[in-house]
Amino acid sequence: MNTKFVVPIGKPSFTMMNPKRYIWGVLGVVFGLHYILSMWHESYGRTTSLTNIAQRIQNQTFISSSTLESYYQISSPRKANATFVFLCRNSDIKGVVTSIQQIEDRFNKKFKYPWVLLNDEPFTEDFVSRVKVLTDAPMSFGVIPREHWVQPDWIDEQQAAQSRMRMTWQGIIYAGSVSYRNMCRFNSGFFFKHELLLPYKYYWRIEPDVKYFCDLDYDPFMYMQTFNKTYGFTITMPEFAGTITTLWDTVKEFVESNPQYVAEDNALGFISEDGGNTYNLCHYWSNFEIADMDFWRSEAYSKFFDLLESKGGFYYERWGDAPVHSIAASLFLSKDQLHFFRDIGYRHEPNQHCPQGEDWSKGRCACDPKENFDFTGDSCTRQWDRIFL
Ligand SMILES: Nc1nc2c(ncn2[C@@H]2O[C@H](COP(=O)(O)OP(=O)(O)OP(=O)(O)O)[C@@H](O)[C@H]2O)c(=O)[nH]1
Ligand SMILES: *[C@@H]1O[C@H](CO)[C@@H](O)[C@H](O)[C@H]1NC(C)=O
Ligand SMILES: *[C@@H]1O[C@H](CO)[C@@H](O)[C@H](O)[C@H]1NC(C)=O
Ligand SMILES: *[C@@H]1O[C@H](CO)[C@@H](O)[C@H](O)[C@H]1NC(C)=O
Ligand SMILES: [Mg+2]
Repeated sequence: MNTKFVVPIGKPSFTMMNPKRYIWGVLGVVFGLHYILSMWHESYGRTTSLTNIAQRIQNQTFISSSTLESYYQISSPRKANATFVFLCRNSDIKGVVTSIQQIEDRFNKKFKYPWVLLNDEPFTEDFVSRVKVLTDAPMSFGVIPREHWVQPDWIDEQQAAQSRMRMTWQGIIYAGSVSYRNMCRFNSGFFFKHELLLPYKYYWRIEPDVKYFCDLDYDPFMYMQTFNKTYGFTITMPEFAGTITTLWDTVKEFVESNPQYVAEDNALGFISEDGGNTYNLCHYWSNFEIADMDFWRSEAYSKFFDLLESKGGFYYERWGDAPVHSIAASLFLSKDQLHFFRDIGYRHEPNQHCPQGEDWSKGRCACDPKENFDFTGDSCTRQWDRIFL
């Protein structure tokens, strides 16, 4: 155990104080110690902020009740086994900073959940220092193992290149990009295996340049835990059909040979209009996700991903992590394990979810409630709502 946390309280000259101040002083010290000791058993580190608090207590011979209150605010402890996950490039720095700043201001300054940033190459010193200044929550910076990122050798590059060209002619977004495909495959099958994420169960995915419009005064991770939720989202929409030509055939093949993984009260109604014969392209927009990594680590999802991977569709087509995650969540989970975070105001260009009514006013949301993707014909909110009828 780290002896840094054993705090010699200093030598406050209590004799110099009047009795009232003396009592406050003692109370302060006792509460301070109690706080530190209660944090002792935290198994994952908040070394920075703990050391800080310890130092502040040590630095003061006298702790007023208001300072004490502020310690409790600083310390409002994260309770869930959870982390932010941010995949990004060094060149994304501007958008990374604005995204983290909003999450910190609107939510995490009260909760201090850790951040894990991942990159397919090492983060630069400049990047790390620009990001670290935004929070005193623990932050770690990881490099993705090559085999979790690059196009596998067994993929026929000639075939993959042809399909990239064909999809480019079809006008499909990111059709010509291999790195985009690496990203989609990594988010589908690998991020939750990264050593920096293995210690955690829940994650909240963040992307560069997103907007968080509202205050969040409760802990969505604890919400997930308390109500046994596995996958949470804010925006739904259909996928471009041309990116997943053979995905649904593969899904059907999997379900036929592994019917045991299909949940009884599943959300098939969200992703199919005809009882599973065809895919209606609806998916949760995965640039926002609050979810349970143990689901992606489960036997059902691992086998599912292995079959998808074996087809090469991440490279021969352009399978996205959004339909892959959404289909798995719709089939292998019961629908009450899914959660629509209607109260989280969120924008990833060019779409946004702006909360309504009380959620909007209580959250001090900086968005127009009339501007809400749910209300557009492109949203799959209709399919979502109908599965709960
Ligand atoms: N390290 C790294 N991160 C990447 C790479 N490509 C994409 N990302 C990250 O993966 C996430 C998704 O990529 P985006 O480019 O935002 O993809 P998108 O959200 O579908 O599309 P737009 O945001 O509209 O460009 C973001 O967090 C990116 O920073 C890459 O080659 N390397
Ligand atoms: C505590 O005091 C030391 C030495 O004076 C100083 O370096 C440090 O920044 C102070 N820490 C806090 C949290 O105030
Ligand atoms: C957090 O969750 C992960 C994944 O389920 C688990 O391995 C780890 O032991 C958990 N940590 C704590 C402190 O419960
Ligand atoms: C969540 O699951 C646990 C364990 O299965 C159960 O005891 C609890 O009642 C469930 N909570 C809710 C809100 O469904
Ligand atoms: Mg994006």
